[in-house]
Amino acid sequence: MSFFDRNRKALIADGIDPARLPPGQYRTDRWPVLHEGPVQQVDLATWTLRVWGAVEQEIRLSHADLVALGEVDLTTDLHCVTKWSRFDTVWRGVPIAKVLEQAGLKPNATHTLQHAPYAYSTNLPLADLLRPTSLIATSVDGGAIPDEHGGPIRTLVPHLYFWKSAKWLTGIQVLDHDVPGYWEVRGYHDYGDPFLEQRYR
Ligand SMILES: Nc1nc2c(c(=O)[nH]1)N[C@H]1C(S)=C(S)[C@@H](COP(=O)(O)O)O[C@H]1N2
Ligand SMILES: [Mo]
Repeated sequence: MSFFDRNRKALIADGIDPARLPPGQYRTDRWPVLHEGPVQQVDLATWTLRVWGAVEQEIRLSHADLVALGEVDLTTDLHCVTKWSRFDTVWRGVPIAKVLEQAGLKPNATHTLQHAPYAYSTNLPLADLLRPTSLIATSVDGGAIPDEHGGPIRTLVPHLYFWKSAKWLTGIQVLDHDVPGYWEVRGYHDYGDPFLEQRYR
């Protein structure tokens, strides 16, 4: 029996619904660190989130502005395209929909690009960021998000492969057409649904 088969069997033994594990993935209790470039050290006191593009007005939110929009709690599974999945991670954050509401979406808004330092970006249809589970995350596992995991503030889009969740988020660009991001121009799938194994295009 392969490592993957044994890993899936262990889920059942642990009383976990194996349907939560997407095809080709294995569950790990570890949390690998993956990113391009150096770990960023972001100062919350000076951090701002810029929202621009196909919006009624460009906005810049401070950490206090962001938190004032209202945080929600979410326990969810993470799925990385490199095949690890981590179950039941506990997050807190502000729904991205609330942030976009502040800027006001133009009728022609259809797509988005998240931006982060070191030229990282990732694209998604607007509808995916508007899901109530798509968060600008401010906390994980009951504490601050560690720098190496994209803290203090990162995106969490848990229904897609984890490269669609920008660490050290600095901006959200709203677009009227699709523009592939950092990994997407390097061959990753445009959308990245783990349950459909949309790893590469
Ligand atoms: N800014 C930035 N965000 C990023 C990346 C990156 O290189 N830079 N890598 C992505 C990838 S490929 C993954 S799997 C997750 C990893 O997050 P983690 O290190 O917290 O596990 O971050 C995503 N967000
Ligand atoms: Mo990844």
